[in-house]
Order: sequence, then C-alpha cells, then structure tokens
Amino acid sequence: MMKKYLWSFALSALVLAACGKKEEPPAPVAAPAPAVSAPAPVAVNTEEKMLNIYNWPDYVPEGMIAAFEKETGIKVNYDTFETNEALHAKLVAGNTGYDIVVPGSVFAKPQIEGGMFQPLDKAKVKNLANLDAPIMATLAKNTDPDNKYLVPWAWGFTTVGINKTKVTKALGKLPMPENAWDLVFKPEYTSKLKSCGIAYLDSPTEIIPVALHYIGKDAYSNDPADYKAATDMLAKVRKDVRIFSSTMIDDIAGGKACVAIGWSGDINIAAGRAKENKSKDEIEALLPSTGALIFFDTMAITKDAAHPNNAQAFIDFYLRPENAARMANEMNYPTANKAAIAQIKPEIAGNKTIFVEGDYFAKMIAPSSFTNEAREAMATAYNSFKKGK
Ligand code: N2P
Repeated sequence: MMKKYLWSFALSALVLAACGKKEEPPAPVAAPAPAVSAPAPVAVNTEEKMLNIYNWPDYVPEGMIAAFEKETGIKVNYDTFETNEALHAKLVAGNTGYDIVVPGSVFAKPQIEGGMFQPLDKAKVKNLANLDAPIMATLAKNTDPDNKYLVPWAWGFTTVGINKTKVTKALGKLPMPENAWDLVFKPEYTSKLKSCGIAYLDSPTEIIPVALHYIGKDAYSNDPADYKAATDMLAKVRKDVRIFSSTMIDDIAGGKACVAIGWSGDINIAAGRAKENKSKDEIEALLPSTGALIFFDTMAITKDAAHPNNAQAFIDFYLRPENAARMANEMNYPTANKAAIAQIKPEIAGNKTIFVEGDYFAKMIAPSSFTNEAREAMATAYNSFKKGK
C-alpha cells in the first residue's frame, strides 16, 4: 500500500511538472542584508508569545492549535478567510496583523513577486525535510524558486460534488452524464437540478478556470476573450444556480444544494457529516472524465509579520508527521508530507476522491497563475455573470 501512495506522489509531481507553463522569470526579491560582522545568531526566541494565523475554514484538526499553545506557551489567534481574493485584498492593503497566511499557489506566485512574504529561515524549520521532494521541486519550478517562501498545508482539487440520492431523483429518466461538469454547466442537466439546488463556489478564480476548462480552453488563460467565451457559456445556466456559496460543507450536508462546484476535501467532509447524521442521502465527490483542477494551499510568513520565529515554530510543528497525517485523516485533503503517509488511515488513503489514482491524476489540470490584469478582468466577467439572471 505504502508503495502506491509514494508512487502517486511522485506521479503527481511529474504531472505537475509536465503541465507547468513557461512563465516570466519572477521579479528579483530583495536579499536580506548580508550579516558581514554581525554576531552569530542567538537561538533563543525572544518574541512575545503570540501568533496570528489566517487560514481557510475547516482545514485544521480540532485540538491541534491548542496542542501547539500548550507545548510552546504561544497564544494563537486563528482566523479564517473563504476565498483567495479575500486574502489577497488583505495582503495588498498591508498590515494584515497576520504572521502566517495560507494562499493557494495560484495566488502565492504573484504574492511572492509582489514582495508580500518574507523568506523562511529554513534552519528553524527542521521538519521541512519531511516534505515530498518531487512536490517541492514542482513548487520551486512553477511558483516559488528555491522553495524560499512556501510550505504546503494541503492540496486537493476543485470538482463536482453531488447528493447522489437527490440528483438521481431530480434527473428522472435522464442518465448521469459521462462528464460530471455537465451537471453544473449544461442546461439539459441544470434545468432539472435547479429543483434540488445548484451551488457554485463564490470566487472568480474558482469558477472561471473550471468554466474555461469545460469549454476546452486553457483553465489558466490570461486572455479576456476567453473569459467572454466562458461567461457566454455560464450565462445559459445562470438562472439555474441557486447559491454562490462560501459555506459549501453546510450547504451540501444540510440539503440546500444537491450539486456543487466545490473542493474535494470539503465535499468529502460533507459526505461524512451526512453519514454521521444518519442521513439516507449519499454524498460524493465526482471525478469528471475531462479532469478536475488541482490546487495547492501553502503557508507563507507575511513581510511585516511581528512574530516570524513563532510562525516558524508553528510551521515546524505542523510538519511533524503525526500532525500532517491528522490533517489528511480529519480534513480529507492529501498532504505533501511524505513522512506522514504511513500514518494516513486506510479509508482515507483508499478514497479515490482524496488520494486519486495515477490514471486519473494524469488527466488533472495542474495549477498555474494569472497576471494581475487578468485577475481583474476575470473578476469583472464573473461579477457580471453573477448579477445577470
Ligand atoms: C478548506 C478548503 C480550502 C481549499 N476546507 C481551497 N483552497
């Protein structure tokens, strides 16, 4: 079994490397002033015992923050954001007050280039050695040269989630499509599924890329003409979309939506919740035949972090195999922590919509990034789609 996971890691990295686009070389980042005659650094952490973390919701196992606080005496303020856009706006405004933020790699690249982060002091994060080398090499190649700034929290993919029971009923005689993206993008299906609720993630950079992929364009196109083509397609199903959601787990598990564009782990969390609640409805994440969109969420220390040493201590703590394994086991997202793999529960490791198998991996779309201008154009296109009815 072990072998299979390692293989799938290596493969995923290969796939990512193969799909990685040629990008402009990143703007040079100011190197820290050389410590010519400075005394040898003192290893004692003299920072106030505080740490401010900004992460996605439903991403940290219960008790993990408390365990860190207990062990270190560092008090953690843990806040959450729901979209990359929300985090990005805070970083652009500056003075976020956060020490650690967890952007998706699609945003982390321009954030690095924009000087929003400080480099990791790798000597203080010994557990970096636990990370999967091919994944880190891919991140270095596509996003973070020399792995200077980013440490993976988790990865996963954007896909279609369904309440199978309700969807089958709403479709009636119409069979399930071969390509699951049809369920959320094709009027033939959406006109039936609107009765039990269609939900989209509420973010331009989540929806436009999957729509681009669906119409056969590059999901990471920077061309506004492509966004126009995507929103032309989306306009046809707009009236059928019930919710633009930032609470997808609740919306699916609570029955507000029977089909959703959502994140693999969150859909699996919703599936688990429905089971716990003894619901008869079966919820599942689908693997669309044309592929789903991979994302990587990465920790970074903000440029103006007041507690960089505490941040590094937390990153090192999170990188312990048992902690990364708990994230995968409880939040249903794969980890890039190779040393954690042995501690992943068989039912998580064997769930093909969490740790997808090699042949599906080969179909998935690797993350890339957009220019700042493209993101603005995408937001404009998305907002007019959302307003239209
Ligand atoms: C957290 C989901 C975040 C995934 N539950 C998308 N970046």
